Amino acid sequence: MKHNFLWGAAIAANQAEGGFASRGRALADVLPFGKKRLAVMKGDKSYHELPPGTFYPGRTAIEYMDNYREDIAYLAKLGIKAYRFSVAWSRIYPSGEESQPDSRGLDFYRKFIDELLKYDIQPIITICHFDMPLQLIDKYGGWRDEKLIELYVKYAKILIETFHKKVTHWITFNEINMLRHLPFLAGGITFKPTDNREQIIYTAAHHQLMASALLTKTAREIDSSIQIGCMLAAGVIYPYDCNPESAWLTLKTARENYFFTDVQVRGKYPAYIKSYWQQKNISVNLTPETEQLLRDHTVDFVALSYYNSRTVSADNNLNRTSGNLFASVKNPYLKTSEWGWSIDPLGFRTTLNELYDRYQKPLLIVENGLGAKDKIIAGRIDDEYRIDYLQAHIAAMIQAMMTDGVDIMGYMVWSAFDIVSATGGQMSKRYGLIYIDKDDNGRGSLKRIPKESYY
Ligand code: BGP
Repeated sequence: MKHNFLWGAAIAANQAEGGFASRGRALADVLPFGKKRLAVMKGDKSYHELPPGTFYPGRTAIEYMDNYREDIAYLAKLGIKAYRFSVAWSRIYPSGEESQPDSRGLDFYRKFIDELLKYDIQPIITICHFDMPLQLIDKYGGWRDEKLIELYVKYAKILIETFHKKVTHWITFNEINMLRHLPFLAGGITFKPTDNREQIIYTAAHHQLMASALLTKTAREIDSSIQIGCMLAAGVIYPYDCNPESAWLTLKTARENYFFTDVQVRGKYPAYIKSYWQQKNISVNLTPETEQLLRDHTVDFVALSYYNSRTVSADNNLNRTSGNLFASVKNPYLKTSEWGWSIDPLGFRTTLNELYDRYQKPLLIVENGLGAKDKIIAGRIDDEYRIDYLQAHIAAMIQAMMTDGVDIMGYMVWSAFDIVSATGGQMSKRYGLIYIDKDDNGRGSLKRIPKESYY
């Protein structure tokens, strides 16, 4: 194990901060709790159609802003060396379009970063984690508009200028491949009935990839020692059977996700995607200049989240479940979580090997954990299922490093604290090492209780 291995924990502003009154309206503020959430996240339903009285859990989340000193003290006692968090874009530029940043937002993150550094915890920043000012959604239709590139770079640039001396590692977009699966959550995109969906998704993807490259360029001009990472929602995909059709489908499904990081790591659109666009009549604004930008500004490391593996089959009659929203055939060899996500530590080792074979870049695991319904009994939370999950996954990671030679920079558990679930909007799908007293309806004292997994 490297002496500077980054053992850490992770969190995201949109699911934790709340602090609704002190920032501009943002994407998380219009994600409802309940049955309609998925349709909004997929871009099938406009948030404008939601009835009055709808509950939006992201507006208050766990009111993390007010408690950060106490919360960071918990992290320090945990002994972690790194903490991955995201910045709320609308705290820096409330509408996304102001000419000057909001100094209150920058001050908050300055204090937050200083508090981490006080305990020798290295901050790792995700610039955009399922987040953007609401005005950019309403006015531009989110990332479908090229204008977002300029606005994102303006926002990210001010963060890097302000914090580069204290923060060395930056991730441009959380789980960039989620744009394909949840276009509103990852790109602020809601579809109109006449839209050519694939065209819009690839246009938006191109804009995010361009923004990521441009920011990488800008960041290195500010400070050449900065390390920039892409991030993938990862997870090996198995063919359900040895039917060559299933194996072919496995490869094609993997490429739907890898296409994003293929561009960010290798610096060019892969041949398979260009020929897919041609067959489907999809046009993306590729010019010699944009291709050069992508080529010249590739990332330094590959960050990833891993929760589960997936299984695909050419047989359409098999039942599908959705693990982390990727449709999957049920794998008979694996147990699942209460939410039907497969539990597959060896799949984690395979994933790490696959990514390292593909990219030969250092990997940074920035999310891994188990969502479960925790119970408080006599003041304690005995989450031995989470301990088992984490132990098995950490063991698999160590095998990938020590036995297989995969270069891994660090491991961050998702998450440090219970927060609002991204896909479900519940508090009851708990991932934290530290329990937060709040329920699905937004009630609770917000008291923090370390779980057995914390100890
Ligand atoms: C990842 C996201 C996180 C997080 C996690 C767990 O996709 O980057 O934001 O929430 O998954 O997912 P969920 O909260 O939906 O269970």
